[in-house]
Amino acid sequence: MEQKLKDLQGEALAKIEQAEDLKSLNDVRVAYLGKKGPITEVLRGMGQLSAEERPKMGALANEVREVISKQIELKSEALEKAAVEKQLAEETIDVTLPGRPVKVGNHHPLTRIVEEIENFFIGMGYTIAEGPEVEKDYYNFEALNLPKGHPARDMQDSFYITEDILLRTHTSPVQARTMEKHEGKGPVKIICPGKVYRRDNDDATHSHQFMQIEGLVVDENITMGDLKGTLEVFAKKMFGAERQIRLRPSFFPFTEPSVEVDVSCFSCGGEGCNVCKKTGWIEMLGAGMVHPNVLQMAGFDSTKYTGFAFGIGAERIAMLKYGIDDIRHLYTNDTRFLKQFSVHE
Ligand code: 2NL
Repeated sequence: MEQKLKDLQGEALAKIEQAEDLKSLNDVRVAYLGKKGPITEVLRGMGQLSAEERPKMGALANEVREVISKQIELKSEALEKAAVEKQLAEETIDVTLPGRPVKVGNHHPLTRIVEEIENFFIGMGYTIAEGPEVEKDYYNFEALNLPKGHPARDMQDSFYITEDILLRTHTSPVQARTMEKHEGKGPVKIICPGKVYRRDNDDATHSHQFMQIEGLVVDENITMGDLKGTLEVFAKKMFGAERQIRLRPSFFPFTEPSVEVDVSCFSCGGEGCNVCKKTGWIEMLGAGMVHPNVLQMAGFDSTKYTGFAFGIGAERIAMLKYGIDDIRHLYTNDTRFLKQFSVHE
């Protein structure tokens, strides 16, 4: 019996040594130490032993059990450690490899101009006003001193939806609505940026949809001097501190008097070059003193209140400032064009 136990121990230890993973090690444990295993069987046969041999064999059997058990434990630890090490080796990452570049976008050049203009006027105490792009004929034309039948509101030039509803042709209706809300009480000091629509054939300098930024100041004692001073500071902010402006007489139905505002050429400083077509001046925007009819229709007493207004074509400013030769570049989203305005790298 003693020999049998020793053989079992030898056999078990050899199998433990050979076990390559935790599963086969567990199989060895079940086979040798389990209830139906050979050691249990040996112990069952102890009844036939003499009284003095029985405790000796009992002790030996327990010792064999413990040796096998201890060996399984050691092997189990070794296998677990090996498994962790293998996983670590497989999952190592090389932190010195260069990362994958992340593509970063930019603000569109037109967006940049609009925000630059907005921020300038916000700094001057204006607030931003917005309104619908699908507008009533009343706010788009009537309230701006363009009664029905006025030549400047030719059906051919606007996108009508019904007889009374159209896509706004300028952002002035937002200003008319804002004035109305003031119920005849000044001051009104707003800028209105937004998309406007005109039935035009697209070419290098015209688009049927474009971005307009209009400004309006209504209060007591507002003069043409306020208009000129404001737009002079604006021209210097957009095109350089050395710039001058000049006003030329013009006509808009909603202003009287009306002016075109030119800025001295930022390319030649006024000497005359290709950018300013040898004149030294570049047309920047249209403006004027708010027509008394417009003030009256919006509920303001035109004997007490005056105002100035101006309209800026954002694309025109972007094209001048960035040297863009075709307005359509601003809408086709060709990344080769847009990348030139990247502020990254
Ligand atoms: C241009 C000219 C202009 C205005 C817009 C305006 C608005 C109200 C009253 C009076 Cl509510 N005027 N807007 C005035 C003068 C010129 O735009 O050439 N824009 C691209």
